[in-house]
Amino acid sequence: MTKPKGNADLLQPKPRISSPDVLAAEIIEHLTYGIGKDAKVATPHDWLTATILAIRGRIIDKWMDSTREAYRTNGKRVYYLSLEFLIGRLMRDAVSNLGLMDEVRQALVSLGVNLDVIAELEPDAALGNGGLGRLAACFMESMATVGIPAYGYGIRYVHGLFRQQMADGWQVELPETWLAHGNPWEFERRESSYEIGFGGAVDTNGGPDEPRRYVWKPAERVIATGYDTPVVGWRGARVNTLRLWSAQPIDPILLDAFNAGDHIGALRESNKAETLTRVLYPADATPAGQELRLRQEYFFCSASLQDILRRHLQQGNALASLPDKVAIQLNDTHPAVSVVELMRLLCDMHGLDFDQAWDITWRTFSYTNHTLLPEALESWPVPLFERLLPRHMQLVYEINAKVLLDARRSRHFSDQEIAHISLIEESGSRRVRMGNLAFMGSHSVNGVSALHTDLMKQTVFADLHKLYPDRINNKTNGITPRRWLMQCNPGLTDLVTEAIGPDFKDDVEKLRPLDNFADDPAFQEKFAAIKRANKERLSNLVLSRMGVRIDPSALFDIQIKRIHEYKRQLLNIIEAISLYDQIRSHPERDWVPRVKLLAGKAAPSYHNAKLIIKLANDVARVINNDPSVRGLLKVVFIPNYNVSLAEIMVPAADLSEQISTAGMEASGTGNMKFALNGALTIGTLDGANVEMLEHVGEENIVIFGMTAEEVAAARSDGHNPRAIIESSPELAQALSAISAGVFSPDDRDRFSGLVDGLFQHDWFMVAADFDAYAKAQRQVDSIWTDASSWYSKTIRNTARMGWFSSDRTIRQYTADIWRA
Ligand code: B1N
Repeated sequence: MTKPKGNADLLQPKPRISSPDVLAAEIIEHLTYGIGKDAKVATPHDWLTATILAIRGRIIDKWMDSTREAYRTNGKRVYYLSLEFLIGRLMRDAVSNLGLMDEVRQALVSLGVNLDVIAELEPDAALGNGGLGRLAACFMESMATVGIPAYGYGIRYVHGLFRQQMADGWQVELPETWLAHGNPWEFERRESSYEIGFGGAVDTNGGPDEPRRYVWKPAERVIATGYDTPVVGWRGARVNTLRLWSAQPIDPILLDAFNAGDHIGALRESNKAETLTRVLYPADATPAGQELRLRQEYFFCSASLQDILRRHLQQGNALASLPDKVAIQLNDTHPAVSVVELMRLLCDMHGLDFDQAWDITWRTFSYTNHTLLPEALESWPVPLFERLLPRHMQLVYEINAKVLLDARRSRHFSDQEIAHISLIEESGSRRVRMGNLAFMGSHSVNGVSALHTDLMKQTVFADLHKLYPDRINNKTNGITPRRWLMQCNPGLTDLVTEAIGPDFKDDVEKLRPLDNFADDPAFQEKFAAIKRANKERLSNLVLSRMGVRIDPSALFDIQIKRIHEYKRQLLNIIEAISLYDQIRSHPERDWVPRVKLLAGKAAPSYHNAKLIIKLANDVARVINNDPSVRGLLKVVFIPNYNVSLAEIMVPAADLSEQISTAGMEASGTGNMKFALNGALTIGTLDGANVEMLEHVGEENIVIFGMTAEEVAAARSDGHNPRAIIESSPELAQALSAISAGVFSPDDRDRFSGLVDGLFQHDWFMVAADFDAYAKAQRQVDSIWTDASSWYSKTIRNTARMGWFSSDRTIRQYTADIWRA
């Protein structure tokens, strides 16, 4: 590269000053010269864009420092490959991590603009479905905070997760257009473009005496172009890059066809290319299983690997040193085809032999598993895989042969075990197993909570674990305390600072001294006042969005997450019905006023999940309009759950519902957010709840229900849910109310599918756990009645949740897996 000649001073930008005056002047500069608007006619959106551009400038200085530093030291880089990044809004995150909140606020005040008002206009980037995508976003922020040179790679979906609307209590999906006003955070990188092929055939070259070479001649090709978003760590320590790929056609328009009058046909190729990155698959913990999804996966993996190899070689590194310079983390199996793509690039494009390439490959990759649900394990029909990726299919067979030979040689494996290890599922139609591929192609395979990691060893990966006993390890999930405490709960952050000083802002495990304030009545009162203010804010939101009045002095009981049978929103709703019955039968008792709030999206094709939403809304309508309840119970389903709504609901919770069927929730991360913000958890011994119990102490969490072992035993012994229901009068009564159409007078059979499922198999142990759950809820009531006991527990939750910071998780990945 030739260095530009010229005045060295001019080639270096002047360091930016961030006083309110300078910031205000810069916002006006951007408004005028960047957006072309006069301040007098600027819309709130224009102000938002101009403000983001001014903030972005401050980030870029640090971004370039971080990039230069990475090049200079040529140390190991971490690449986080994920089909989902559930980012949410970025402005507050960036400003707060730069430490410029007061300055930006003041700058805007001097311009007559309110920061909070424009912040609300920023679209919530929902390039993910739920926990898996949000984890990737927390990890990006923590990697920048901890100082890891890391890149996130994903897809720049034009439409993220759908917007959820309610029509008569039913979920309706509408497209989300988060890019409608442009995206001032991102930089298009035309120079980082790669060709991606699909289909076609494989030619074999080379004579009898030379090594054979395979040449893939794809039938279709598209271009992947990178869009970069800077990710700022706490106190601006480091700025990393999130690079999202967008698909473009090689020929934007076929002019010959156009000129011949075929105006639609002229754009067909172009449309087909752009379709690749148009929408996020709205399935959480279930594979989409469609051709377009495999195309998306391969598209983003190929682009990312080409980019990684280019950067590696450009630095003057040899291919053999790839595992020393590059760590690639696969976020579930969605990017698992990367393993084969790297093999292809090394063998076919760089001329390495298979064994050399394989050695480099598995030492470079590591894989995180996020679910054990059998229906969620990705696999692709062999004919589809072969048609789309013919060269990769050959390599899959070659990898498989190598690993199975290893297994056979060790003589410890039965034919059945060998069949489980194989990359090809042979029973029924033949399929490529992506979990096994990710496992074999990695030096580390981790689960996301201690329990989940144990179950991985015992269930899905039992045979691969026997073959590679050192590979599986645990990395319990975490959350970023910047977004999930400091930004979403400034009141609590200030109170904690006043009590124990600001050290916890740099190391959230230093919240621990707050324990000493747990029984202090004056502190409890302040803690309660902040919770109250957060609940008032949520009450106002519910009133303005839904026209429903809720009382901030009631116990706010919140369950927010994707709607899934295993997460058991149904258990929560049935308990609400039962409580409703009891309040009416025993009006003389001292009922604790309670508001049950729920929110979450259902996959559009998930029938039972959509029915559960309808049930929640039907039950809410009946209970909320029944004067005999005297406001002691309200049920509210808030539409369109997303990251921004979570930021308001989490700090307002008294009680956090984490009630999945034991053994089914890999970790959960919402559980951590609530507890950190001073909510009590009611939960099962599932996922990370188990470790939360260890950290907060058993007196500070309400645990109920079957263990994972008991669930497994009940399932294999064929338990009898009908007998269970008949032995529980409360449950039987609630279910018969649903069946009788109390909540659906217009369609009495609406919920018969849900109720029949409980009587017939109760796969998710809703009936089996009902009595234990109801009892635990009454225990919650009794704690609530003693306010000092309540706050003593919830304050201890805040004090003891520091370990669940994603900074800790990232440090563990760095030390044990990436060695960066
Ligand atoms: O990943 C989270 C965990 O905290 C949750 O317990 C777990 O359910 C979640 C296919 C998934 N597992 N699998 C998915 C998402 C999208 C998709 O297309 C599967 N999500 C999880 C973080 O570890």
